[in-house]
Amino acid sequence: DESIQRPLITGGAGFIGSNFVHYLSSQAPSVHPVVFDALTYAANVQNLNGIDPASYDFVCGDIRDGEVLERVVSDYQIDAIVNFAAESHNDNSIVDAAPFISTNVVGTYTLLELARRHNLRFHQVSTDEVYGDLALDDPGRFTESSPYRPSSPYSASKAAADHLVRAWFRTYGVRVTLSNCSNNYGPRQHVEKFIPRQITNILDGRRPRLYGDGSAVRDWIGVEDDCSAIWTIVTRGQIGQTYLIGANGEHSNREVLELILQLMGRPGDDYIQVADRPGGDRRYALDASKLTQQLDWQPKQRDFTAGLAATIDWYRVHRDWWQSSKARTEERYLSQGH
Ligand code: NAD
Ligand code: TDX
Repeated sequence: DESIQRPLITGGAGFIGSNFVHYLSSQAPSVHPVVFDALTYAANVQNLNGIDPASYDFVCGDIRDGEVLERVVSDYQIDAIVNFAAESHNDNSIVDAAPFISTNVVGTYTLLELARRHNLRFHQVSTDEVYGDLALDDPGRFTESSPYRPSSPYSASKAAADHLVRAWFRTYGVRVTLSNCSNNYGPRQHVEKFIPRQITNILDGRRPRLYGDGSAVRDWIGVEDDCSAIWTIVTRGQIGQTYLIGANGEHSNREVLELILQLMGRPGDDYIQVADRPGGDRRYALDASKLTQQLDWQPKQRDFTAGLAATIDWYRVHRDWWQSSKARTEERYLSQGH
């Protein structure tokens, strides 16, 4: 086991990163995370509310800024980096790939150099999308040895970053691990993403928007389970190794939408079909048996309907959290035909 006391949590004011900081504060209270986030449109300063302010630090900064990072590492005596920071939305990457290349590739490179200079443990938070997609009728699932075949500018930028991480391990001996996770859902996810977009559409009296015929399949995992898996890998994973994180949660988009409508008391067909995503991936499915067998990790949230119901409640109660980004997000979608 690696003893980590002061991890730098980049992207810790975003969806998964902030859930990870909440997770640490309850499950590993002796750890003092330093959240480092540029506070882009995707972040929300309220995301860390409810955590004892004495138990963590927050620095507003950009992972492409090596000088600021140097200062943070010495000021806070950082001993590890867990890199959540990224541009994360496929649709945005199709409109303008530039920030994706810059943050996801150059930003990861900048952090790897920092880790190399200071001999820091480094964990890269990546995605199953680097493996491309599967046909709807393909019985197979992604494994750690599946070939890299990213489809979108977003997933290509994440794939590039993964390659850099492995090169810094092999060439310089940086103590890295990687995790590639399936689609997360839960509290604090930006309203641009599929599930929160539909929930908040319904709460706003708008009809949900389904891309194409809704047959695309995603492999869903509750965000807390992703966080427990990441912490397991950071503390007990083997250096140089990649672990897939998933919870056997395959559902078609149409199924998910119908379930949301039903849970919110709406007719199951009360949605609009809109333009599909250009080049959109058909199906993601992954085999997490390396993680479950070698590191003895298991997901806790196995009931997808219950998880969705809890997520709906969260958005119902936290209208203040999402209201201001909702209008902006929908305006942007309108201009994309989505
Ligand atoms: P998010 O968009 O909600 O959060 C990203 C955070 O990174 C934001 O707080 C943003 O301000 C910050 N950030 C962006 N650019 C930055 C920069 N240049 N410097 C510093 N901070 C910057 O994303 P998320 O859904 O929480 O995803 C987190 C990570 O997990 C990403 O690396 C993503 O690729 C990966 N991932 C996400 C999912 C998913 O389903 N959401 C699945 C697998 C992997
Ligand atoms: O309004 C919508 N209607 C719709 O049908 C939106 C926003 C999406 N969709 C479809 C497109 C996808 O098939 O839903 C599916 C999920 O879309 P997203 O929420 O945009 O997620 P996805 O593209 O699968 O990527 C997510 O999982 C992998 C995260 O955003 C990535 O950061 C992560 O790497």
